[in-house]
Amino acid sequence: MTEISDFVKALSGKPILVFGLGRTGMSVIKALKKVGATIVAGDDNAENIALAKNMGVELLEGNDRAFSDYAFMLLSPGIPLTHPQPHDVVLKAQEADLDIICDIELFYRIFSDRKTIGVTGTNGKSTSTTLIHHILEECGKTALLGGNIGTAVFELDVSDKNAWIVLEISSFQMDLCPTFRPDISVVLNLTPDHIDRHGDMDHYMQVKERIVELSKSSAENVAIICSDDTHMQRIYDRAKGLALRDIIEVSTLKSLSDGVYVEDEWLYDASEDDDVKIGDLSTILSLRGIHNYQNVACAYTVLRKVGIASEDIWRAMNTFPGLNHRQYLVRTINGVSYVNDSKSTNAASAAVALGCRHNVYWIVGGRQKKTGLDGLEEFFAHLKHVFLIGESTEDFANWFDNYGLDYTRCYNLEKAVAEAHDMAQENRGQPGGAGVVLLSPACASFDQFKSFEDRGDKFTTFVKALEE
Ligand code: UMA
Repeated sequence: MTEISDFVKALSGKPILVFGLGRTGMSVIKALKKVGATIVAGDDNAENIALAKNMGVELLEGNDRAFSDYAFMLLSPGIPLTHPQPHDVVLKAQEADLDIICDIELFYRIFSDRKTIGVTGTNGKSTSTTLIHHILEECGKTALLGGNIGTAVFELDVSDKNAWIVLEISSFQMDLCPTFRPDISVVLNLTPDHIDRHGDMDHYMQVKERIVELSKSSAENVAIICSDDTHMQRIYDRAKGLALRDIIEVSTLKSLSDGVYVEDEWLYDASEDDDVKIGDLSTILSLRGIHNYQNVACAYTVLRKVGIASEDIWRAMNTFPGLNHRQYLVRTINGVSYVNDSKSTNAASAAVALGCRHNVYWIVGGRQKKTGLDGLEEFFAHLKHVFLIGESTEDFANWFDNYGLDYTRCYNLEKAVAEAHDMAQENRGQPGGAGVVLLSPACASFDQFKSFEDRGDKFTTFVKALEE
């Protein structure tokens, strides 16, 4: 691509140091090497170094170039920049006054004219970015999805300049982005997380807050800030005070005279002239639960700023299938829904899925966590029957016996899906709705599967094969 080539030419042969050879490092090496960049690569893992060697790049180990000779250092976000202590390579780069950036910052420097939507926050980033991407596509826009969600930004084909690039941005990445500011920035929420990597809450907040600062390139320059928690209220107040961007407040806890908010499970838009009632959030099956309302309200606001009509956004939201393996609606048969929540590997995450559903045929079990199913007693009223799988079967059977709850020992997932399906279909039409066959195992998958993704994919295959 000419932009990458022009960027590399402007370096006049100066080498780039790439440290960290996972998705971030490898995608950058592939993109820049193609157009003749000189790359020096390093990693603490010998296997990854061997891979880089096969790609024909110079290796940092044994290299006698001075750090000051590099154009910049591309650091992977998982490598400590400040806390618990800076990685050795960071200290060396800092001594040489070398710019330390991640792939998102590099992308922005190379493709500063591309239209970007950046979403950060402690929770819900993946759901929000995927939802925004889904609505853009449903409404006929070209959209790409990448960043922390799993596809590195240099793995995206950004040749279409009109495409909206929707990026999930972690705090680790934002820490390595001195100038990247998306055209439309979203900060969802902020609760203590990754403090080991950021030192304290103030630093974590400063890093996240950067995303709402003024963008150099953008026509839009919009910042959408959900002010539900005290940290976020501070960020909103500060951003509003600076008035650098078009700041839009979002809340799921209070009604707003100017902003987008949720009240009694309804979404309202008071960001323009009138206070408009947009829709009943409890009807969107894939976005059930209060924790999702921040995602919905922020995504809605983004799409309004992109210029999509409220009714089109609402229609597209209702076709959102959810994130795969996270309360993902695989299929509906005669009104019974089949939901893949394989990502639930502990009781706390199963609680989220059980809490917002009734008439549940619950498939649970696997390699259990220390606390087992403790804490889930409050959802017994939501259950119709329990189907036990995996090595936790006997322990969980004993646990349910203590409460006199009905269950079936299925041991394997295929049998559990078949039995849950039969029972749910037989019982449909009973009071309380058609019901849901829910895989939310509250356990790790490694006793029977390669990963939670493998477990969820198998569930999906079994469900898709069911007869109507
Ligand atoms: N490495 C070292 N020394 C270290 C630590 C790591 O050499 O001290 C090397 C490893 O050997 C490996 C490489 O660095 O070769 C890994 O780098 P990385 O951890 O940054 O991982 P990537 O594969 O580049 O993936 C990163 C994000 N990972 C992290 O931030 C930890 C991915 O987010 C992201 O999808 C990807 O870039 C593409 O943008 C994952 C993640 O867990 C999903 N994110 C955290 C989260 O969501 O909580 C922040």
